[in-house]
This record gives sequence, structure tokens and C-alpha cells, in this order.
Amino acid sequence: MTQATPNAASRADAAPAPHTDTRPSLADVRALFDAPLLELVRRAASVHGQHHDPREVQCSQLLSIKTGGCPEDCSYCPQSAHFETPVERQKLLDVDAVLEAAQSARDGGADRFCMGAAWREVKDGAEFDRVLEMVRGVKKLGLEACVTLGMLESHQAERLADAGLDYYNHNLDTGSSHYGEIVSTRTHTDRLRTLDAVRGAGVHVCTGGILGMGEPVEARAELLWQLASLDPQPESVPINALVAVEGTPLSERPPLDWSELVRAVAIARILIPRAVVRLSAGRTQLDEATQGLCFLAGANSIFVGEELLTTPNPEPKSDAALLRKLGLEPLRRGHDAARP
Ligand code: SAM
Ligand code: DTB
Ligand code: SF4
Repeated sequence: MTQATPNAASRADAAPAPHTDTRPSLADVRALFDAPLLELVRRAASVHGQHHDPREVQCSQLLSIKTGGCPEDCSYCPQSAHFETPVERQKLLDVDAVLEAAQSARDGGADRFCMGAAWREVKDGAEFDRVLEMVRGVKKLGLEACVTLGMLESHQAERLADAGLDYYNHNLDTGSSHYGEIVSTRTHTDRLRTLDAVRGAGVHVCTGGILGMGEPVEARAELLWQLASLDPQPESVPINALVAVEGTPLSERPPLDWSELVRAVAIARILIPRAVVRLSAGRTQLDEATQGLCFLAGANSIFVGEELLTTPNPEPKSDAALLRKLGLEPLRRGHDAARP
């Protein structure tokens, strides 16, 4: 295995990489799933050091701005109207309530605020106008703004870009061959179409997936290969471990083995070297050593704050202690750049 020397001059934070002929084939990616784990981790750590400052961790905070009652049937999701789950439905929040939460996220150390809506797709009208107002308000606070609102048309992506949106999150979730096992109300191709609209409007693309839904290793390889094959590659890649929520069809799935998560993070880092790779949902199930191994394998972003969208996240105090223990630092970029 070739070990490249870390080179600070070549570091680039979240810059999209052009498509090149050297992209691995699906078979190459599948082979990485059989490689010795620590060899992968060493290789990923080297790639990470070439493109990023390995001491920095980007911290995003989530807020569910419209909760539950979603017409889609994503079998992992507690917000789907198809399943009886503990989630209480809530209409789209007011702008003031959202900006108050954004302010406290910023005070708690987040540099990006991500607003999620349990919508199948964006509809033009007063509610979308309100979301645009939220994006403008979050930007005024000096935070990066991200939204995840479901499917999107090009003209809507343009309006989000005009409001100052930095990132749009829209996950491929799993490999295309397994997609129909997980969701029946939309297709993998629908997801790709939205990502095209986002990219076309000049908004950074945040797209990743979920592990631990019972997918075969082939589907994991396919997911990471498909993410890496986007042209240009995504700037942000969330890797979620399934949060198995009561009432969803996946509620009985056993927890993902730690080594499978570390492996997926390492492969994502190797295949998508310039992206920020986010260790996303499921961290409450992970011990500190596993999270440390994920950071070594190239994860350089987390969600902070007590809640994800509807499920718990680690306590802010324990996250701060973990980062300190590992010698990692939250990125403070957004704050310094835009504060008055
Ligand atoms: N409705 C929009 C959509 O589906 O794109 C945005 C919100 S949706 C909750 C955002 C993402 O959260 C999903 O694509 C999925 O990857 C992730 N997610 C939802 N439920 C999850 C769960 N139980 N465990 C892990 N990730 C989950
Ligand atoms: C992503 O990939 N993970 C986040 C964010 N993007 C929107 C969502 C995780 C949701 C976990 C289940 C919940 O809290 O409802
Ligand atoms: Fe709706 Fe998004 Fe949940 Fe699917 S993942 S049910 S689209 S909120």
C-alpha cells in the first residue's frame, strides 16, 4: 500500500473534486470491504492528512423545523405518516423560534445550522418563503446554513441559493439495488435528480447514507461508489448508523458492529478525499474509542446538540470532553467570518 506524506499545501476544505479517469470501479470498492481493517484505517488517515487539518472537526447542529406526518414510507424514519412512532407532529415553526435555536447553537459552538423538514418535496408558497427567511436569518447570525427539505426543482434550488444557503442535504441512503427494499414512494433516480438541481444552483451538496438497515455488503459498496461517482464529488458526506425507532419497520434491526462503521468511514474518506465526512446519526450507540477510530479513519464532522431531528444525540458536555481527550478542535470558521 502506498502511504502519501501529509502535505499542508495541498489541503482544501470542502472543495468539489472534478471527475477523473482514476475513479475506482464498483468491483474495486467492493474489494475494499474485504481489506484488513487497520490497513484501510492507515490509508484513510493518510488521505485525510493530505486534504484536511486532522485536528479540526466541523460541528453542525440540527433542528427539525417541520416534524412528522411525512407521506413518504422510508422504513427507517420515525417521521413517516405510514408508521405509528413516538414522534409528535408539528407544523412548520415560526422564523423567530428557529433563529432563537440557531443563536443558541452558535453559542454552543456549532458553525453550521441544519434545518430539516419532514416533507416529500418542496412546494412553492408561503411555507417555502418562510424557510427562505430562516436561511437568511441563520446567515445573518454568522452561521453556515443547511436545509434538508426533500425533493426539489431547479427554480427552488436557485431561490435557496439566492437566500444564501450553503448546503443542501439529500441522502442517497443506500445502494440503488437495495433502494426498493427501504423506500417504495420514490426512486433512487428521484434522489439524483434533486442533487443535480442543488449542484446546478451552486449550493454545496451534502449527501450520504445509512448503515445497519440489513443491507448486504454489496449495497454498502454500491452506495459509497455512487457517492464517489457524483461529478463533481459531494462536499459533505454524512454516514449515519441506523437509529432503530419503535414503530418503524426497522425497529428490530440489531445495532451495527463498530468495525463496520469504521470501515465505511475509512472507505468514504479514501474515495471522496476532499469531502467533509460526517459521523452522523447513531453516535449515542458508539463508545468513545470507536468514535476516536472513526476520526482517525477520516471522519471530520459531527452533529452537536442534545437532539438530532427527533432522536437523542450525545450530551454536549460529553462531546466536548471527547474532543478534548482526542486533541481535536471544533472548527470556528463561520463565527469569525461573519460576526459584526
Ligand atoms: N424529508 C427529507 C428527506 O428525506 O430528504 C429530509 C429529512 S430526512 C429525516 C433526512 C435524512 O435523515 C434521511 O435521508 C436519512 O438519511 C436520515 N434518517 C432519517 N431517519 C433516520 C434514522 N432512524 N436513522 C438514521 N438516519 C436517519
Ligand atoms: C443526515 O444524514 N442525518 C441527519 C441529517 N442528515 C438531516 C438526520 C438524522 C436523523 C436521525 C433520526 C431522527 O433524529 O429523526
Ligand atoms: Fe419523510 Fe424524509 Fe422521513 Fe423519508 S426520511 S419519511 S422523506 S422525513
